[in-house]
Amino acid sequence: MDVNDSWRGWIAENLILGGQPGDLAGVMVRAGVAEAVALAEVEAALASPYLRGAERLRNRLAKRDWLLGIQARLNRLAPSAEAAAIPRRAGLTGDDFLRDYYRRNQPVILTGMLDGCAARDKWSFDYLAAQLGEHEVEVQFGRDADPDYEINSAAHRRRLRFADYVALVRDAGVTNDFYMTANNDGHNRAALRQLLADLPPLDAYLRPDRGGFFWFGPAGTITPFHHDLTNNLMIQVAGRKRVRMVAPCDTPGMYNQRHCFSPVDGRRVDTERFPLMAGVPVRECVLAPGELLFLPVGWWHFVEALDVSITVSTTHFRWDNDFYSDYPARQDF
Ligand SMILES: O=C(O)CCC(=O)C(=O)O
Repeated sequence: MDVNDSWRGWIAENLILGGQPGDLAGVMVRAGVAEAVALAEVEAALASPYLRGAERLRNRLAKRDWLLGIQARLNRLAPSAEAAAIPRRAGLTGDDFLRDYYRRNQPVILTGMLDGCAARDKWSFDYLAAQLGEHEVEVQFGRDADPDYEINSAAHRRRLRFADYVALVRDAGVTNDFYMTANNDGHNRAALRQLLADLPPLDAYLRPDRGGFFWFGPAGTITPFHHDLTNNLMIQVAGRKRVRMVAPCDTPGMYNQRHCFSPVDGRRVDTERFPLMAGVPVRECVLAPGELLFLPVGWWHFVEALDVSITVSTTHFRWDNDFYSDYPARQDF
């Protein structure tokens, strides 16, 4: 087998990551490269001034990881109950929310904010079908057949009458095969906008032009670990959701190599496959109907519906929330 530029890129990346030259050559030999050729390529890479440039970048990254790691280690000094929980606060004013959670990039569950609102009282299968049944909506389908259904979300979009989707959810039992998510918002926004009027303004926290993404599906839907690019408020209208969260400073444990996604399975964290996850505090809650979860920007989260569930999420906070504009354009890490 010839050594092409793809191999050369692999050699460079693995030398930068600290791989041993002999081990790298061994992998190449097992893939069919002649031993003398493999050794010569690894030697050439080691001698290359291009590698010196990449090493400086590695050193800079190591320094940033060290700084992040300080926060991660200090977090581990918290008592274990605190490290695992997400606090619940009732009647939090906008100023208190800003000071204690938004500015500090800390999650919190806000309780009592949906009491008596029309959405909580009215959003049943029959009501939704009667209000909007004839609208065509978009939903993610065929998720069971694709382990990367979230990364490949564009390929899973399908359209149907909202009344048909409501019936599908009602009869589904427990499944992750279909789910109306924020990935369908581009199509669904206009059709579902009128439902937003059934929610209170939540103007202590949100701007008047609140907007909202609809997440509507059966029990059993799973949104795999990822982080958002903005602060986000999950408004849980119906059903319960289990949410697991990992702080941004523990990102090395999430093995994030693509955009905002992680291969770590939130249902059961496999520390043999992902050893850097060992000891990482995973905060957990079961979000009940009527509760609001503040998901701070950059926090990894995994979400599993325990019941038929309707969530509206919104990013229209009263305070700076444009972290998206300077997000890295290149997203393979
Ligand atoms: O509710 C869900 O399934 C996922 C919500 C979520 O991940 C988000 O709003 O960013």
